[in-house]
Amino acid sequence: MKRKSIILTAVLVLLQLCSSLWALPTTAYEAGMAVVGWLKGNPQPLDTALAPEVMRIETFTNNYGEPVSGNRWGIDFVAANSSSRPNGSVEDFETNNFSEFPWEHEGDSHWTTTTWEKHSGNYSAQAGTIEDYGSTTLRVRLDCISGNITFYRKVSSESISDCLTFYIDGVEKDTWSGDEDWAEASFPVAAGTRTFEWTYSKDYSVAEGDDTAWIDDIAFPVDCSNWPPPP
Ligand SMILES: [Ca+2]
Ligand SMILES: [Ca+2]
Repeated sequence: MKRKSIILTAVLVLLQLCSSLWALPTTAYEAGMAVVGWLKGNPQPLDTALAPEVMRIETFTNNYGEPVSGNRWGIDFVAANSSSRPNGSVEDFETNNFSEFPWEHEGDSHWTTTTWEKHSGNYSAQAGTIEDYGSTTLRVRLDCISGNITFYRKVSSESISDCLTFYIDGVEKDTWSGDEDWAEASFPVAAGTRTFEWTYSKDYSVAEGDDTAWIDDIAFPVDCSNWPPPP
């Protein structure tokens, strides 16, 4: 959203100016106090970085909790240890659910979030439990810019027969089976509305390993400046 971008820019610049006088705020509360106080005194463009402990601005309300439009008071920050989205394009499953992107489930069971295996943080997404001949699909449809989709996957399954397969717009891009530890996968994406699909499927018999697959840290080629997309 444009308003967010403008305010974020102002805040970033502000904090750089302030940094020569006092340390960068390291909590959401400190950052909010610093920025609000400064903006009331002397609003102007600034240029700096937030302390790593402060991740981003979250909401825009005035001192009465009303939505802000046109003024810059009451800016809130999100602390870096928040479970909120670190940026508009990454799904890390740290919400411990599928609410951050418009995920859909299909097949014989739903994918789940799990702490059992993860590439980073505390959670990843794990294929649902399925029987022989079964399949479970996790799918998301997003408006993309030209770029790459990058994610991490791990598989523990019957080699060749029980597989994790990744599709873009229904076209298979790669498939993994057997014992595959966490590794990055990356595929080019053309601009436009794209459907990304991860399917774990089993053949007629035999299960090996943990009989499942995991994905984590998916970077989608979406335009973060327009996030979240209009309803
Ligand atoms: Ca994660
Ligand atoms: Ca099998």
